[in-house]
Amino acid sequence: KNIKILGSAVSIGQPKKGVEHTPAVLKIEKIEKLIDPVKAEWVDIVNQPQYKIERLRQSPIRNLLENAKANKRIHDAILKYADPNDFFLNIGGDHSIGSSTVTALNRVHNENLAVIWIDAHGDCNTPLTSPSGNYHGMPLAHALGFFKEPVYFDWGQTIIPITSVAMIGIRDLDIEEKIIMDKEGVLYFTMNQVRNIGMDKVMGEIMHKIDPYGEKMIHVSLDVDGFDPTLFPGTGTPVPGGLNFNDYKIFMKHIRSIGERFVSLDIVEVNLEIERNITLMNVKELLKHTFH
Ligand code: DIR
Ligand code: MN
Ligand code: MN
Ligand code: MN
Repeated sequence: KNIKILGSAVSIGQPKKGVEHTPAVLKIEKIEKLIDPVKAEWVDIVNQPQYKIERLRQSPIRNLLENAKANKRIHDAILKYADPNDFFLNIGGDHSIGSSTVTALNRVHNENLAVIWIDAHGDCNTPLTSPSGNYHGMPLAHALGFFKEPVYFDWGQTIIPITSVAMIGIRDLDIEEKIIMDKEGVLYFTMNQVRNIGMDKVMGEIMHKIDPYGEKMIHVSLDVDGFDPTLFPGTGTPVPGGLNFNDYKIFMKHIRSIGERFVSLDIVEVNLEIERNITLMNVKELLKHTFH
């Protein structure tokens, strides 16, 4: 498979600057050589509208119009560059890009995409429940169709069915966000569950639930704050007690067993202006374990 890499230089989904520079840094670092010297290539870097962060809550989503525009650009870029026979790698950027990456890739794969969302957080706030107003805490809710009227923004997205989504690494849910997730029936495994039953069993259950007939295309949306902050200190909202590389190796063993049906990956919330050395080293480690 050819591996296409799209950068999304987006930080407006949350208030900390720096995360938008990650695609350019990883391009300079030539991660494509590490992934596959022959088959991996950068296709583009999508820029966000002028950076700003609204101080006052002018709408229930901070930077509403800018987030809408950024997600439309990402969605359109994926439809332009992605071929269903390629592997598609999205480099963020904050996790606000997750709503357009998963909905665009769902379209690329004939609405047959299942999603594994690795995160310390639920990313299932709606504009009405979000305590922060930061859209990076909402992209999964948006992709799952939890946003009710009004339609805050629309980039021609598809809705991901709830039965096609599972989450791993959860350890920081907002109160109302948790109520929505439980009411709607989002399948999630907390860090406590990962420690109690082990990643092997977690992944066994997940694959059985989201892909019972072994025919879905699988997308992984990986917020690096799902990992322990000792491994990825360069991230905007670290939470102690996360995944380690042993967990990730077991995770990847299951993912690799589905072969060509592992079609795409987001790597988001890498902020090298918060911490560079350890975080950059472990981004490369992560890529090694994913592609080799
Ligand atoms: C929080 C933080 N739940 C929010 N979310 C983060 O702002 O909605 N997601 N950091 O990655
Ligand atoms: Mn996230
Ligand atoms: Mn997170
Ligand atoms: Mn390995």
